Amino acid sequence: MTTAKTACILCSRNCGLEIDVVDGHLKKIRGDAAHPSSKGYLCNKAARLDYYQNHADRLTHPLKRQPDGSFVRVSWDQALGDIAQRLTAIRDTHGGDAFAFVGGGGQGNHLGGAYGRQLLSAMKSRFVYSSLAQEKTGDFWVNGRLFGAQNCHPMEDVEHADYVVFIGANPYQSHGIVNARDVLRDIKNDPNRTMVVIDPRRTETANQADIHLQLRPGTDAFLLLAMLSIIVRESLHDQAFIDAHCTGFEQVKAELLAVPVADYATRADVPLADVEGVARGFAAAKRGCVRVDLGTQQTLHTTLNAYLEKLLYLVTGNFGQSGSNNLHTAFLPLIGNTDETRSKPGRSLKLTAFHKMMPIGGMYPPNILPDEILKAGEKRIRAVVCDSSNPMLTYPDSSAQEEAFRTLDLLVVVDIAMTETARLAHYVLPAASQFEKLEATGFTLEFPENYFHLRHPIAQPMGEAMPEPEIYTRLLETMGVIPKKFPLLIAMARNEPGITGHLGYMTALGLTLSRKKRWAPYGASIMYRTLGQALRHAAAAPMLPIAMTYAKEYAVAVRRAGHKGTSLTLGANLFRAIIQVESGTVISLHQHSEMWSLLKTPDQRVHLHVPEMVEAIQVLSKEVPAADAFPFVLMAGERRSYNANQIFRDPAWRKVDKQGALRIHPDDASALSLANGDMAQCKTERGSLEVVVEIDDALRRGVVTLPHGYGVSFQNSKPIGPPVNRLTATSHCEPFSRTPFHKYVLAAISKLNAI
Ligand SMILES: Nc1nc2c(c(=O)[nH]1)N[C@H]1C(S)=C(S)[C@@H](COP(=O)(O)OP(=O)(O)OC[C@H]3O[C@@H](n4cnc5c(=O)[nH]c(N)nc54)[C@H](O)[C@@H]3O)O[C@H]1N2
Ligand SMILES: Nc1nc2c(c(=O)[nH]1)N[C@H]1C(S)=C(S)[C@@H](COP(=O)(O)OP(=O)(O)OC[C@H]3O[C@@H](n4cnc5c(=O)[nH]c(N)nc54)[C@H](O)[C@@H]3O)O[C@H]1N2
Ligand code: SF4
Ligand SMILES: [Mo]
Repeated sequence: MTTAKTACILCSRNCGLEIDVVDGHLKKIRGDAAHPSSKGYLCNKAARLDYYQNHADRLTHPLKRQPDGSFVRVSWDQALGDIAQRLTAIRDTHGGDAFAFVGGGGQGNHLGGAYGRQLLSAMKSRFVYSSLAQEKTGDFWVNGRLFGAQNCHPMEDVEHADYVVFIGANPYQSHGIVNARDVLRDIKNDPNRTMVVIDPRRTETANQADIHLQLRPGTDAFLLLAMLSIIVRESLHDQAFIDAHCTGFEQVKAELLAVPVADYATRADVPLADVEGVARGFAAAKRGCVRVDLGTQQTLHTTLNAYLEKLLYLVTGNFGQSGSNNLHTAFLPLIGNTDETRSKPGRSLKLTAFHKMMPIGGMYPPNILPDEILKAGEKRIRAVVCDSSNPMLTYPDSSAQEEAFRTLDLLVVVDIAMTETARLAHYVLPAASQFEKLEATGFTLEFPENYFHLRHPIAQPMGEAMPEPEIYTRLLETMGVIPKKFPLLIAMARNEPGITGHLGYMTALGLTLSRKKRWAPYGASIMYRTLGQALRHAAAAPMLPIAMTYAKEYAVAVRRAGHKGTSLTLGANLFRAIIQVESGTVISLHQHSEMWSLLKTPDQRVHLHVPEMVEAIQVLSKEVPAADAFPFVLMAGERRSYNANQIFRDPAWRKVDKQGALRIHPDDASALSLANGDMAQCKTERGSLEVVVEIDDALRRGVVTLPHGYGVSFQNSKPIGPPVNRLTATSHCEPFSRTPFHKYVLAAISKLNAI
């Protein structure tokens, strides 16, 4: 038995773990008290991680699909040789845009993405499709306008706030904030702190709240506008803050004053007095913050919701201080900035062939992928490499995705398990699991103290599985885009003692890449093959320049966090700390007053007036609620105690809710003669599923929910629990960001007679 440090990979929090490993099994799983953020915290799901690490669907060898749909084992050389040849032929015949990279990192594996994305350069493509673009790109776009760059991303300091508003977020189940259950309990137990939950369901979080506004689904924009209007009408906004830090308030104020407050409260079906109470309470708070998630992002008015939610904390001055919303630094650049108003002259953003969509934050949305494969004629996407994602279950409209993926000339899936998507692939490549390789926590979105966790392997890769850095580096070498040997760089890396901070190596690398510009996009793999040889963990090599850049940009905060060195050595010292400390390293400690320097607007002010959003507010005032034949609103994809995206395949990991029940209000159930445990049909415009019923008085009438993360076929079984995206449509999305309205799917429910 060994005891090793790592992190939970089931949600973006990546809580630090200490695990007893016995024969490759994750036996005893404890929170790691030394982890800089979670400090020993865990939720119920982490204890089940051995079901991720060891199960019968794990991939152990590269596989090639046969014409009859079965798979045969092939060697790595055979697989990579054929993939390289086919990718190159597709690029040379049809151009780079025939290729898309899909996925590239899940809840805890963000190191492989840096290597995988190099394929885009090799293929001369810019198409990255990502699950983040089915939730957060509307939000990123608004950040671009307000804060100057789409990767200026605000976090929420719930831990220190005295007035917290959760809108469409259920942190008790989904986390997303520091040590959620402890922090929620602390707020609940403190009479001086207030928690408000805005959610159509009385969630586990709402049960801890002081105030629950149980609004009608899809009406957040109306509710938020009513609150903002009350704030400006009653002059509760923070004029001193706005004068000091913002521009454009007067235009926004005029728009807010025109809002019919009482009408909008009625539209949201929330008593006006409650709307007023929260608006006044939040505006009066000393330390207020707002936390949103999919309940505002995957429902009607996605992008407008993001704008209004941010206005709420901005006009009340709840920004840039402890307990408020704050911008944060990012060690790994997971989000890009593809703001159409700032793209450099002569280098316009790459629009997709069929929908003519621009990227947001560097990503394209899953909703348009089937059309871009099927309907773009000669310009269609013909080859896909899919990594760390299972689009057949998680992208909108499983049937449409499947139809499209089946027509691809080449589909390669890189995963640790045989997934629904892998079953359609020409080649399936086995990745080492997140406990079998060096990995990194990329979602470290914290301020004023931020950290980075480079996790060391704690088990051996299964069979011939390989870490993604090795897979992609070999593929690039086989495609001939980088040579296999770099003798000078290897010599520099080996000869140079760590003391010099690899400065000689970095200089040699810089010279090499400036002389051979065509190698520049492959810095990650080149460093992996060269500097990597001198490190205990080769895949960490590209963290060196990242650490150097971070230390240069935030030198004061990096030093404040305890790292030492001159302007030449600070970055290398930070890098060394990161690769040595197995529990994670505090990389920077800011002061709140320094947050303003993270803004990317030229005047370092928040630009409150976003013309497109003001127009959206005007359009909203004319919106008529749709009357539909389907009487229910289905929230397709709820977070519960026993779902964790598609990270587990073995259904035995679940202690309860094994069938992923449809939750329905008791009155709706009795109107349909449904009792707990009955079978029902849930039918939408796009498909229908047979589901088990669970009566839940926490719901509003007319609203039903199904969980996210079910519908997996384990060992080729029938899907276990509802594959919810059989019910969703790619066209049912926000026209601007193409974010799906998964939380607002019209549905009909009927009883199925027992056979
Ligand atoms: N247990 C568990 N935790 C997870 C995950 C998981 O699969 N399981 N997945 C992780 C991932 S990838 C993500 S993105 C996060 C998502 O985390 P959350 O967004 O917190 O989770 P959801 O349950 O999808 O949706 C949040 C809430 O939105 C509410 N809602 C629905 N419609 C509306 C609406 O119109 N208005 C408002 N205001 N609220 C609405 C729902 O009732 C629900 O309570 O969770 C992460 N954590
Ligand atoms: N209807 C509906 N659909 C939804 C949602 C919803 O609420 N409703 N939520 C959406 C959201 S917010 C998200 S984030 C997506 C999530 O959906 P996806 O983007 O598909 O991500 P995961 O479900 O996390 O997929 C994880 C895959 O990565 C594999 N994997 C795990 N570790 C590794 C590794 O180390 N290397 C490699 N190569 N693979 C690995 C797992 O085996 C699994 O197949 O689903 C979205 N889909
Ligand atoms: S699921 Fe999320 S909150 Fe729970 S232990 Fe894992 S990382 Fe932490
Ligand atoms: Mo997500």
